[in-house]
Order: sequence, then C-alpha cells, then structure tokens
Amino acid sequence: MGGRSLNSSKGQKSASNKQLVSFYQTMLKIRKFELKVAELFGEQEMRSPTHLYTGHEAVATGIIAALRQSDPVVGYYRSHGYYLAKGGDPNAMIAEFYVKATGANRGKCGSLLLSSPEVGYMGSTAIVSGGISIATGFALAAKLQKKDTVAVCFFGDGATEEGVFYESLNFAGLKKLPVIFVCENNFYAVQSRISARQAISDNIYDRGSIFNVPGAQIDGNNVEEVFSAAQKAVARARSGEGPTIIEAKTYRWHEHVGPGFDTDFGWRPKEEWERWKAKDPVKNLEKTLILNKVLNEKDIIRIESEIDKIVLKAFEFAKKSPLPAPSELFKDVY
Ligand SMILES: Cc1ncc(C[n+]2csc(CCOP(=O)(O)OP(=O)(O)O)c2C)c(N)n1
Ligand SMILES: [Mg+2]
Repeated sequence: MGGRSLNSSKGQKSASNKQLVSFYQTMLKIRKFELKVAELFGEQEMRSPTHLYTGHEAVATGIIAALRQSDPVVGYYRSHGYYLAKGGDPNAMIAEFYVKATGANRGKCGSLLLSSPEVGYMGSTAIVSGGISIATGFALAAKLQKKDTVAVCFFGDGATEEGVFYESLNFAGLKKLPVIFVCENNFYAVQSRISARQAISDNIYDRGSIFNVPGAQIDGNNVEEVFSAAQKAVARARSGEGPTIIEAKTYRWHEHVGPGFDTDFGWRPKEEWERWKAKDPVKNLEKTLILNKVLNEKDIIRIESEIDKIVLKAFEFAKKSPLPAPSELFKDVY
C-alpha cells in the first residue's frame, strides 16, 4: 500500500444518511459542549486546563464511528471529542472539569487526563506521544488473547517528533498488531509551525512505510472521508493484516490551551485561520445534509435544542455536585 490513500476497499461502505445524521449529532455535541466550556471558563470554577478540540470534531467522530464500543481508544490532552464520541457520560465529563467527586475520574484528572474505560475510552495523556505505545500495548494484548478488538491512538503532529512514535510503528508493523495510529495534523505544536520543525513535513502518513505500515493522508474536516479511511483501517486490523497510519489534516480554532484565540500574536496568520474556519466540519456537514434533503431547517433546530438541553443539564449537575472528600486525597495514588 502506501501512497496517499489506502488501496483496499475491503470492509468499506459509504456512510448511510442515518449514519451521517448521527455523525452530525456527535460533532454538534462536541462543538456545543466546548462553546459552553469556553464561555464559562473565565468564572474560574473549572479548575482544569482545557485544550479545546473545536475544529477537529470530524476526526474523533469519523474514526470512532467505525469502531465497536469495546475497542480501546487512547487520546491525548485535546480529549473531549474522543470521550463524547465514544459515548462517555457528559455529566461526568463536565463534573470532572469542575474537579467534583461525581466527575468521570472523581475530580482527580480534569480535562487533559480524562478517561471512561466503561465505554472503551481508556485515557488521555498530557505527555506528547505518551498514548502511542499504550495503544500499541492494547493491540498486543488483543493479539495475544486472540480477541478481534482494534486499538486506536489519537495524537498531534508534534507527537511524530518523538522516538516512541517510530518504535511503536516498528513493533506494530513487525507483529502485525491491530492498531490504528491517527495523527491529527493541525500544523502547529503550541506556537511552532510543522515546517519549522520537521525536515519533510508533508509525509506523516508515509512514515510507517519502512516498517510495513501503510498510511493514508485525508481531509480531517470531512467526516465522510475520515469514516471511509477508518473503515478500511479497521477492516485491515480486524482481519489480522496489521496496523495503519491515518494522517488527518485539520485545524484548531482556539489557542493551544484555554478558551481564547492566538491569531494576533504573530505565529498563526489570521488569513490561514479564516481559511480553515470556512472549512468548518460541523457547518459543512449541516449544509450537505440540508442540500441533500436528509434534514430540513426544523430538524436542525430540534437537534440543536436537544443538545443544548444535554449541555445545560451537564453544567447544572457539575456545579451542584460536591467536591471530593478530604479522605479521597491519598486514594488512587501509586
Ligand atoms: C514529551 C513532551 N514534550 C513536550 C511537552 C509540552 N507540550 C505540550 S503540548 C505540546 C504541543 C504538541 O503539539 P501536537 O502534538 O501537534 O498537538 P496539538 O496540541 O497541536 O493538538 C508540547 C510541546 C509535553 N507535554 N510532553
Ligand atoms: Mg499540532
């Protein structure tokens, strides 16, 4: 394989209208939760740094839609999309940001270490590239236990500068492990542009070719394209053929961490940001669904208000939940 797309069409079906509507609901849910986080962050009641995923929603949604809930997913600190797309409890997610006892991790992890193993969201990591070998380990365990699960790891372009990325590709290629490496290439690591950091910066999808790991480079703002690439990679992994890299090109709207924007500081040109904003993955899917008469304006209003209710409820739940008891302090400490 190799090249910019996966050749095999095994296991691939294009998304049905029903699936597209469900992708839209998931993406809009991620978007609306983050809008509320951004709006309320200044109150200083959410005591966890938050790395917003806004702009990337199609990646988590399209990849996770091709998985089973039992398939283990490891994310990174830009974590909210994976948690919600995997089916994590929204009340527990927001309570976690407010470091409450009812949080997904009992208030001990916050946004950047969020997890929900019950739905297969195994964890987020603050260490750049930290999840790549962990997902590879899940895939090794599946293979040794003769289970047909597929492990997925999400990480940024910055993580491809770490040695563990290449070590994991080699090991996964060698053992033909059922793992999918999903790089969300948003072109920046904090303020540093990829072309200023990497000798060749347009070939992340191809970095596994020397380890027998094929790759695909896709438009990460197009959920149908993401889903299609994910289906091929999942079919490959489940049938024992081994790992795949998916490089999804996308763009983060917010500053690296926090609810603000960083286009006025000189490291991200405003024109670039505007160009990518016009490629809004949520709005563009909404337009397609309306254009193809899958949904009408009334349906959109209904879906919006259903999600608004879920968001509101989660924030109310979080705000009125208790803080962890002092007796919790030394629990879960290793
Ligand atoms: C091993 C390691 N090195 C450096 C850092 C500091 N750091 C935190 S986020 C980040 C940028 C990573 O960028 P990327 O992987 O592209 O993800 P993005 O934030 O763009 O989604 C860096 C350098 C870290 N957390 N871990
Ligand atoms: Mg990046």
